[in-house]
Amino acid sequence: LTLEQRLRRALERGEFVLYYQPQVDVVSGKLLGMEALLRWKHPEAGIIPPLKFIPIAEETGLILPIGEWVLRTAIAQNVAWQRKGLSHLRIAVNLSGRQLLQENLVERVKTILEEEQMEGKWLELEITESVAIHDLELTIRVLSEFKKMGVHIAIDDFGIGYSSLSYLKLFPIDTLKVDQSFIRDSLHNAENGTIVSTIIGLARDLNFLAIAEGVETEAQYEFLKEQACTGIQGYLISRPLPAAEMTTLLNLVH
Ligand code: G
Ligand code: G
Ligand code: MN
Ligand code: NA
Repeated sequence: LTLEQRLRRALERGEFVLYYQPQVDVVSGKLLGMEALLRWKHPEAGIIPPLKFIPIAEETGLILPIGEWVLRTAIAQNVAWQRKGLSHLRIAVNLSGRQLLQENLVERVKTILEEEQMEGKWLELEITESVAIHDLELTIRVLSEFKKMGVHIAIDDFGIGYSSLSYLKLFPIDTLKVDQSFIRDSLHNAENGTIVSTIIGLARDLNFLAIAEGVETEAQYEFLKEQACTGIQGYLISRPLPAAEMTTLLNLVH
């Protein structure tokens, strides 16, 4: 079987799972939200990370049904946590370029929110810079529709794409996610430290939240706190967790 055929079969057989990674407020230490991250739970190979199959899913268009499954599953899970009184958090879902170009994306998301009975304000959609600027007019139109629904927009992996900064004022953005490559040695590499503080300052001046990704050490946390970053996400707080483990964590902190 080709990888495409195997992906199709995986979707039919329910082999995809979502992991959830918490995001924490830098000042209060409280949960701010979480990001849903896709994995393929292969019966023989075990957990396969998205970088191994998302490129093929994008090329073949399978990312559309897979992406729809991701949205529905993440939203349904978040509603389940909210109904149990465990959390009222925003859940972030990654969107691929192919999804953004999809004719009826806004309608699909609206339908899923209605069917699962979640308000738009509890959803954040993450898109990368390169995806966002591919077709400026389309992106502005789609993101504005999401904005009307109360859905939040995050720019993912910020800083590594093609950063003409002018697009930042064209889109209704809520959050900049500082790419983990800058966080990794922000303390040992002066340039990276400067880039991190500049991105955080830019977010503040434009009234966006700043979330630092890939935070692994207390020293990085302290640095980000000094820079008045809004939130952090990374192994220091928690690895991405299967739903059951996230439920346990929510029970512990709520
Ligand atoms: O979880 P991990 O660090 O392995 O994710 C690697 C990459 O895969 C990240 O860039 C992330 O944005 C992407 N990714 C994870 N889940 C999804 C998803 O549901 N849809 C899309 N399009 N990308 C995802
Ligand atoms: O969507 P995005 O490209 O931001 O995906 C985030 C990816 O980073 C996920 O695959 C997640 O598993 C991974 N990740 C999350 N926290 C950390 C961390 O602290 N260190 C490293 N190396 N990777 C992380
Ligand atoms: Mn992401
Ligand atoms: Na990222």
